[in-house]
Amino acid sequence: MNAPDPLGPVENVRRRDLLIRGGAALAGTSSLLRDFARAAAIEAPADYTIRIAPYRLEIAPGKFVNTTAFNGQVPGALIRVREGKQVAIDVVNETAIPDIVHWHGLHIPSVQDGASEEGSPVSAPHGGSQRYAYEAHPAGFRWYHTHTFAGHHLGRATFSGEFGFLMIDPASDPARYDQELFLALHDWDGYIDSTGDGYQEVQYRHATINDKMLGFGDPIRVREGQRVLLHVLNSSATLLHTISLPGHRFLVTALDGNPVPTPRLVETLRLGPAERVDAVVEMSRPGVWILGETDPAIRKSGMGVVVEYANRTGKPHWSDPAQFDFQYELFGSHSPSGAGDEAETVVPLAFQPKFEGYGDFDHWTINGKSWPDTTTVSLIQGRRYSLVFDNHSDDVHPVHLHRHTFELKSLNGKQTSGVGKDVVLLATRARTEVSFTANNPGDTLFHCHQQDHMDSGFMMLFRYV
Ligand SMILES: [Cu+2]
Repeated sequence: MNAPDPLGPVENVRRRDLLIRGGAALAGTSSLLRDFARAAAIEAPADYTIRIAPYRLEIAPGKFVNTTAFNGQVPGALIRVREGKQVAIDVVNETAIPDIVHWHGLHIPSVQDGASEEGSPVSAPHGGSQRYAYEAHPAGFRWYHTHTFAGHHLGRATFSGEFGFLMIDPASDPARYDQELFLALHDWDGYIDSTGDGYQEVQYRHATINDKMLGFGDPIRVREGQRVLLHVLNSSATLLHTISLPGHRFLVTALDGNPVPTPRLVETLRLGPAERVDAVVEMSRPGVWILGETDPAIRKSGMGVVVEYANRTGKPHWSDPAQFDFQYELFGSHSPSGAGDEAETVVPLAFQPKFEGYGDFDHWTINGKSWPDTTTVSLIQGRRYSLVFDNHSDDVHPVHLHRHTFELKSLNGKQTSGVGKDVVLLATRARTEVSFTANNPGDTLFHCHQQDHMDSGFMMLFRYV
């Protein structure tokens, strides 16, 4: 799966694209574009080639989802690189609409980041390709996914199968586990459900962990005494998910791929769209269990996987967790962060819906304005910024800052420190504060990762001056 692609016809397409792009750069457009073209002109084979194409995914025997996927598999190939290594990835778009792939959680240049709002090039339909070439960092559990617009096409953008795991391994990995598993929580076949008061919500017909509904596909096979490291990603376009494994607890070691100051045992893992959790489970209760969504309707629609101990058979067992105990601040440092001593520039950001009338999604505003009219915030390199999020709505919002890692500071009045993330779930009607150092010059996108919110104005840019 990790072998370089021979790149026969693809290489030709790429060169043709490059000529077109090179022409545009010569016509006196941005120097970023010119740099990108130069980087892409290196004639070495790519380390990975990702082909985006329509795909009929069988989520249970005889049950298919018509979607698009990377290289005819869901999730896409696991991309695994050592921190600091230079990686080249060709993305070939074989669909009928423009597409772009974002490398979520990496600190890379804007032009390589895979967000057109930051100036990254889009792959044209019917064979257009882009080479992404960058140094892989920071270490940790990252992911890659399409970064396009869906609107009312609830099979496009993050509603699709266009996502995959991207693991950047640290220079030294102590590997204190016996088995390592990558699990993506995904919802399929979205449709719009109108609530009684005229608001519109996205619902789903099916759900999976990786590519299969609960009860289909292979179980996770374990042995008593094993320590299993789970890398869990919520790749859903819009839904928050909480999972549990009856009889077991999760030792949370990292959030969004970043090690937490205080690893703690919890009964449930809660993830907003785009969030990741690394957790170790000690397999100490032999039996056949369901690792699944705690919401019975979502579990029945498929979000679960069977965990089977060696020499154990029978019907998989589910029981509800005794408590929903996952809170970010559990994993924070107990001593105040040194970073708080620096002078920070405060950026207040208030989020509010704007009812657009019956039969449409809400529009979302940041400080009263919707993308593309939102205010661009200026950053000075090296300075530390405190983002103060005020959620004036009854929705939770998984807000994402590209190209940077921020530290959680305050969650609805509770102080914390030391937890580094790139997505934070904003509780309803609450204030959340994070801080980050402006250490990666280039245009930086900030948006809600809930696809319908992002598509309806919940997006803005930070720009280094
Ligand atoms: Cu949102």
